[in-house]
Amino acid sequence: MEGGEVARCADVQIHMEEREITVKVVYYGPALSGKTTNLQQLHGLIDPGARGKMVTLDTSDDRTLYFDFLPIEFGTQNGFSVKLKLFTVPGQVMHKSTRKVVLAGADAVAFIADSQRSGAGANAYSWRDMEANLKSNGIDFEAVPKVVQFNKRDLPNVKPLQEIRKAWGDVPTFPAVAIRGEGVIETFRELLRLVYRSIDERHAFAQNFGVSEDDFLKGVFHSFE
Ligand SMILES: Nc1nc2c(ncn2[C@@H]2O[C@H](COP(=O)(O)OP(=O)(O)OP(=O)(O)O)[C@@H](O)[C@H]2O)c(=O)[nH]1
Ligand SMILES: [Mg+2]
Repeated sequence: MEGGEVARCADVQIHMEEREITVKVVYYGPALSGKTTNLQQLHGLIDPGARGKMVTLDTSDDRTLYFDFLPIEFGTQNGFSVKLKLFTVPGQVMHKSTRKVVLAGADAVAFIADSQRSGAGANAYSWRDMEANLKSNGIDFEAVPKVVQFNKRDLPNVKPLQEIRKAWGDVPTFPAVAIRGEGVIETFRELLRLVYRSIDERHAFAQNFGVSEDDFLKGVFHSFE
């Protein structure tokens, strides 16, 4: 590929000349499942040198109105620049068209589910809504890297993890109490790992650019190793 050309594959942008990659990650899920809380916790937990300012567009009662946005940026060992753009969608059913817009160009999705048994219907509705919105944005639903977080494990009447894992099969699932920061990093780290592998498969990231999986993850997580 010529210098300056932009490779777009499942929308991950690799700028060859600038040695830069931009990845869009969307936190999706039903209303009140904890998407905004996940981003707030990430903002507090990750390396302050890597993260930018978090932007939140919500109503007076803290419900996301349009989206939250958290930019993360770091350099790899050999000078490759990685830009991660994290978004949340508004979960309330009425914001359907906004969710579709926010999901456009997503390279990976973290689906935040409510673990309470009473949340099962809303989780299922939101998962189907995500599938439809990915497809209508021209994104391959099967191939896009995705993880599922079962949040609010601190509440009574939650679905047992064994039951969850059986139901979700191959999709990586993580228990969380996002309000306390538990499971937030684990969810994000696995999603980034899947993103790296999907880029590496298509662009031989390690071979062509000298960016290893460790190198890619270290920019965000080195303080947790
Ligand atoms: N008990 C408990 N409450 C939580 C947890 N995570 C988030 N919450 C609370 O659940 C409520 C909704 O959290 P948000 O992060 O705003 O949910 P959201 O998914 O962004 O909601 P929308 O923006 O409406 O889609 C808030 O009051 C949070 O404090 C958790 O792990 N346990
Ligand atoms: Mg929100």
